[in-house]
Amino acid sequence: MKSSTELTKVINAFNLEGELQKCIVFGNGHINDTFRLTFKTEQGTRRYILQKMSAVVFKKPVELMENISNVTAWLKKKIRENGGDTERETLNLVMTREGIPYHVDKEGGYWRVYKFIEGATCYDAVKNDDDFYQSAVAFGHFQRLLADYPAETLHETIPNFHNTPDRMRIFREAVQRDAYSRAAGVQEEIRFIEEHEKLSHVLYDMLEEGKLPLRVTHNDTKLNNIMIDDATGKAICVIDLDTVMPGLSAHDFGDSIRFGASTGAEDERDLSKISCDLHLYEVYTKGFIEGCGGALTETELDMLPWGAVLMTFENGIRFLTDYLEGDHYFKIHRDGQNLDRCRTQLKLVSDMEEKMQQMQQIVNKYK
Ligand code: ADP
Ligand code: GN1
Ligand code: MG
Repeated sequence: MKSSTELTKVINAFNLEGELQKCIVFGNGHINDTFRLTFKTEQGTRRYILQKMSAVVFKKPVELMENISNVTAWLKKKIRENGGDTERETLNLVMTREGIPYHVDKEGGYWRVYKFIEGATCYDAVKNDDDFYQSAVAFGHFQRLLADYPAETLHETIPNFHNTPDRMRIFREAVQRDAYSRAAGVQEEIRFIEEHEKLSHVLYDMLEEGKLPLRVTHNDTKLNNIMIDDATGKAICVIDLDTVMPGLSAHDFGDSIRFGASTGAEDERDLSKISCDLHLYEVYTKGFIEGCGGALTETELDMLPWGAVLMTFENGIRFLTDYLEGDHYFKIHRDGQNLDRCRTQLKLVSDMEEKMQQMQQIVNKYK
């Protein structure tokens, strides 16, 4: 973490009006360092989100910011055409005093500022069916808004992000290297992943064979990446646009299920509390298919349940890899947290495997 003078220098680089009153660490993201800034201006209080982009995760921050600038400009145009509110329905970048959307600090760290979306909340767990349903409609709709986006102009911000076979390869390397001598303590988890290796190919092979279309997707659709309006309960804004890239609809569907339809937290230690809630699964399925507005092909619809299993499996692999590599990718707040996160994911995979037929029937009901 930076000293307050260094942080002030970063804040001063941005074109923000008024007097800084408060700067607090904010949110529960696993990747970026996020702060909420409060400014006093003649017109009243103005709040902003300041983020230091993770240097471990994002190797090409300038390209990343180019994606975000272009995608938010595109979304704004669509929102305006639909009569929406561009200040609240998408992220709004604040430029630096030099007129660019990022600032580089003296150690080479990349920073950005967004206007804070007021009167809305990001949830870490589903508190009622309707919020989850609304988030599903919004993530589906997000895909639809980007359906004609020129995909070839998007940079791949994290190469092979949802290439699960490649995640498997990296995992095996981490087990081999065992740099922190942690492999001996996680033999059961390693065995589970190896026994399920076939899963990693389910969607990827279909993509290679041309059976599934590549779309512009969000790729990180967990519940705390969407803002729910406090007054109306509607999902107003999809945030965390760092991984908007060409991808599969089943990934976006699946990541929301893995996080939101779980009966426990992602890092729950009591695995008896973890399962896939089929009622929440149904709520989300209905909303997502509606939000996609008939755009999904028959094969894409059929593969949605597999997206849920696969994204859960992939996150399990990624959490365990990070645990073996010394927790340098996902932020942790206690020892062993990435291992706990891995365990919930693997428990969910087993549970979803048992429920696969019901998960397919639910998709059939809404397709
Ligand atoms: P990470 O990649 O680390 O998950 P996010 O971009 O998702 O970072 O931001 C972390 C958290 O900060 C979000 O979950 C949300 O609570 C909050 N947040 C981000 N952007 C905004 C915004 N424009 N307005 C209000 N809250 C925001
Ligand atoms: C990260 O950034 P955040 O916290 O919304 C990660 C996702 C994982 C998720 C697991 C860029 O999401 O891929 O599924 O943690 N984002 C990145 O909770 O790696
Ligand atoms: Mg996030």
